[in-house]
Amino acid sequence: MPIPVLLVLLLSSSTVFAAPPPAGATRAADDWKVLSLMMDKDRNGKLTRQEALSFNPQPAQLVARDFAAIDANNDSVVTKKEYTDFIDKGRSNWVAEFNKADTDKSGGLSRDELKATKPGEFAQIKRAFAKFDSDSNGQVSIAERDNYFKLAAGQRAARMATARDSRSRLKAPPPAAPD
Ligand SMILES: [Ca+2]
Ligand SMILES: [Ca+2]
Ligand SMILES: [Ca+2]
Repeated sequence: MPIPVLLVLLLSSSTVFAAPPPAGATRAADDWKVLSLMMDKDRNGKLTRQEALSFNPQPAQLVARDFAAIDANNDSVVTKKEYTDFIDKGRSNWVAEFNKADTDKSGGLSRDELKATKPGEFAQIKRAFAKFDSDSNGQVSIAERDNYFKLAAGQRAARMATARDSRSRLKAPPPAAPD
């Protein structure tokens, strides 16, 4: 089929059959509902910068990405129990892998112990070993790993805030020239 015909068909079918996109105001109102449900910790109907910064979007991304795996009974909805079970299972699988890799049972993974694991396993620790090993004892413990991710999430939020600030500074009108 020549491209112009296809294009006309696509254009006309989308105009005729597709529902009109939600008006900006409706979308914004829907977004706000979700934002306030997720971030408004003190439930006062307003968001502070601190609330926005401390919000972790990862769980939402995880549910979107691994929905089928989390929905254990396959009824197309995810319940609190399914979610917490999924997280608990993931965590205990990871801890089991960690303990298996910790061959000298020191409570931490050394570079040598990591080298003996499969390439995809503990990939982030392998890539940034020194950053994870915060007490520099040559091993990464579970607590060090947890702490690293907690810090990384905080830094990410702070970086985003800084980027936003510099963007809005750029957009600000230049100071009026003195007359
Ligand atoms: Ca379910
Ligand atoms: Ca060890
Ligand atoms: Ca260490």
